[in-house]
Amino acid sequence: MLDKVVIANRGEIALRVLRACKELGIKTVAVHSTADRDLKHVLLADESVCIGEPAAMKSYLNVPRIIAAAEVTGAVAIHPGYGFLSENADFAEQVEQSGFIFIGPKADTIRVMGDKVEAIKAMKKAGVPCVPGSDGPLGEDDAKNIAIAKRIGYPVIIKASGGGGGRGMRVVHAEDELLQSIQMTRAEAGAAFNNDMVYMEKYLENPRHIEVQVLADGQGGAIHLGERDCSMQRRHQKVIEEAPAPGITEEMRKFIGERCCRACLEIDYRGAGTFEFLYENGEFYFIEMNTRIQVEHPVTEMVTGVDLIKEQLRIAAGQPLSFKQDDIKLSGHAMECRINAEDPDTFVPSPGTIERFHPPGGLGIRWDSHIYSGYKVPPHYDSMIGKLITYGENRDVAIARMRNALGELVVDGIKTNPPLHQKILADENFQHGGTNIHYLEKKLGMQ
Ligand code: MV4
Repeated sequence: MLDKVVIANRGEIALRVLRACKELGIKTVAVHSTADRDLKHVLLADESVCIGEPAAMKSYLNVPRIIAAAEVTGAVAIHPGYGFLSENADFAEQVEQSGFIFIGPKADTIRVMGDKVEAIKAMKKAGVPCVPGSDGPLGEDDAKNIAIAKRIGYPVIIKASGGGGGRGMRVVHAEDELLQSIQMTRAEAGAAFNNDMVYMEKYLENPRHIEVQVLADGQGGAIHLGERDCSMQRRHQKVIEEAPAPGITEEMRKFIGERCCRACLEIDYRGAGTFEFLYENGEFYFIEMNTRIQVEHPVTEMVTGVDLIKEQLRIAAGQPLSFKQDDIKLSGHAMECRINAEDPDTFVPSPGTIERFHPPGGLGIRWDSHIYSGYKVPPHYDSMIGKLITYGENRDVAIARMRNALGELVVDGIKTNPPLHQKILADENFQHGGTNIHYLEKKLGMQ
């Protein structure tokens, strides 16, 4: 097993990684900014190193400082968590070139998946169903681009190859807006991502967002752990996630899961990964692959019993997967509410001191969070302060437990979003299951 790991992140995911390391007998090094000296995982880690000022650019994105922390503490590996440097191919490369293990895929894999045109090309080749589209970058030939859109059929969407996660896209409803939309998306992409490559897809009007979790050991083992439904979102920020996705049959799960596994072998994938799909009228369409552990990984853990972070650590240590596909049996239903320090009506962040805190508890309740009474939520980072996860033998039980648990949760001193969650959980369409990606914004009155 790995001897000592640097946790290059903060907040709940840093604590989650620390817990997995401790279970496996791995020593831990917390690296943190000057604003994060009192984080729970910093206090629990074997060692800690301050790597810079609060601004992420000066600390959690400061590559030389993080690698120096690994050097001075004698660590062997670096876990990047999610966000920050987790999908930065240059960071993964520098970590490996400095003689450390990057807990994730190879740098080249991250680079390919970060280039959406390349990623789609690789997936199509591997037999993963993709959205009908330009099958490559758009050129400068206007007539050709008009012909591509005509073949696909309007509406189409223009996306930046260097984008992803909702950045750099434009929907086009008719031919008279096409060329200008391509030019504008190209210009924005060049400025934002230093890469003006754009591509075209059929625009799916009312899809759900369903993603498939995979694990691959880079030595011939690849399994899927079923899917999650992440459709309940606002402005590309997920609010509630669940597993399994309502209405997905065992046959559909096997179909899409097997294709994802085959793709993992084809691209020589290593580590935990997520295939993101749009799902509409009974069909899956690949849009992007995430090469990191995701915020919503716990709902998969709850329905499979697999500790995804421990698997990441084992794979990084060169071990083969501890599970075969036949060992993965989905059972019950799990739901996750992201608890944010923000106004539940305006979504404005609300940092400050947590004056009083009481976590919920009981059967089927999981609370993944670093907060405590007296903890000061800094203003410099993402506003998520915890994740409330519930499990039940079926979806109704998971929802009932979530409503009770949200009622028990006390976080005083700052504004938090449980009232928004309670509003969604009480919604009859949500309770029925299978609402699409536009549902929440429509319900809130087109924000
Ligand atoms: C789409 C789409 C409709 N049709 N692609 C947004 C985030 C990025 N990952 C891809 N996105 C979308 N791509 C086609 N061909 C609609 C979205 C989209 C979306 C996707 C997932 C979750 C939330 C979303 C919200 C708005 C738009």
